[in-house]
Amino acid sequence: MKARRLPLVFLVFISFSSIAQSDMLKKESPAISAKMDEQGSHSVLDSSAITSAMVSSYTPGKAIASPAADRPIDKQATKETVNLYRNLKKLLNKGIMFGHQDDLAYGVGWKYIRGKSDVKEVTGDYPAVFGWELGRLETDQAVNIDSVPFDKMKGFIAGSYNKGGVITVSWHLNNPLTGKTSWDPAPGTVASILPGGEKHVLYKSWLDKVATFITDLKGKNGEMIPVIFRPFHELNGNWFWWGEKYCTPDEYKQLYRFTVSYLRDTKNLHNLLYAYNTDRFGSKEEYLEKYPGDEWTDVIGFDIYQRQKGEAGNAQFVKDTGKMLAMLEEIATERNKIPALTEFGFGQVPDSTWWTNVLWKALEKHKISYALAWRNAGAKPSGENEYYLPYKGQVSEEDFRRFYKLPLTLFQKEVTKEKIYK
Ligand code: BMA
Repeated sequence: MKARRLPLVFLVFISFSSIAQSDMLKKESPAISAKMDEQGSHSVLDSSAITSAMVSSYTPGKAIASPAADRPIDKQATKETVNLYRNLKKLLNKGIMFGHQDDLAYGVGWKYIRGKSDVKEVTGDYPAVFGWELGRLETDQAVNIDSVPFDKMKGFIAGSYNKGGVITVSWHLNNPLTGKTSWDPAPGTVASILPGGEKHVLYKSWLDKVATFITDLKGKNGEMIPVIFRPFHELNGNWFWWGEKYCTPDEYKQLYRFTVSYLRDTKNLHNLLYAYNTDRFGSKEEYLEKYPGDEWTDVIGFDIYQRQKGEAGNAQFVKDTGKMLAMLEEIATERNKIPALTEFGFGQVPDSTWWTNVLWKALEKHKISYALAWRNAGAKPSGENEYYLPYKGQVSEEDFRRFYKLPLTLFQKEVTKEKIYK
């Protein structure tokens, strides 16, 4: 296994110059660049003379230190972003960071109470990872798809960063072709926003707004706050317009690569790590079907929700999640990426020992960076009561405290000590 992995790491290093060349080419000649993509010439294995010379001089079994192995895909990533990347890897040996979407904004039965968090109410500590959502930023709304004001969100993000927490951002962006929501899978939408498509200019204007938001995220010394950006998630499901049936693998890859390249190379944002994120999957091949390539992602993950209650549902969740985590870990090791459970939950947590008896059983054998629980929305206008974490008095509250105390679950206090941006 080890001997087979070494050449890959090595190739990532020696392909730096060719990636830089292809990035330059992309700016100067999009047509030639598109052709190169089609032929796979932007991939790690390029055929330049220098690459083949270095490949042929490689001696199997000889360890080669690779600076590329320890860096984000963005060669100009800021110091804090590189430090975050390295510490996410380092912490894989220490435990799994616990994350929560919208943790500081609201919980079950409350909204915008300074310092409040359902996780804090139950455990006395905040999560280590904070998820936020950008949907509706693209249409110039003051509040996001879940009514969180963007200006408040910026304050929450800065506050968590200053305490040493990890920030990740998702984006349920509207359908740029129809003007409806993310859940409007009109055929041809992805194609319409790629270079040359009728909505490409509109899509770029949306990315400009994302870039403006990201640029506003600054730490105490004016440094840009590193963010794990997680666009076009659950790509193998059929509910979003970028979903499985609604674009080809090539279109998805082009969309992902264009998005990274635009934010990084055109907008010059160097504080982002990029997460590639499927829904449930059955094999490594399925997971990688639309994978944009090792030079386009830093974090790899998947989302999973338990739907079935009772013993059978629990057993199935442990089995399925464990299998997927094992495959994810293998892929992460082979490709030198950071594995994470990018979203999870069991709606209303109806099982009093779900945390230690079900979720932890699925996670405990795996080295993943973090697991992000979805949002404690509480009663929604639709009448649905949506939450995935206990609050005071909820049936799994006691067990969540046991989960918190496990040596391998990491929350804010522990992560603050690690000084992950330094
Ligand atoms: C879904 C639900 C929705 C929400 C959306 C985007 O899973 O929580 O209520 O609008 O995520 O955050």
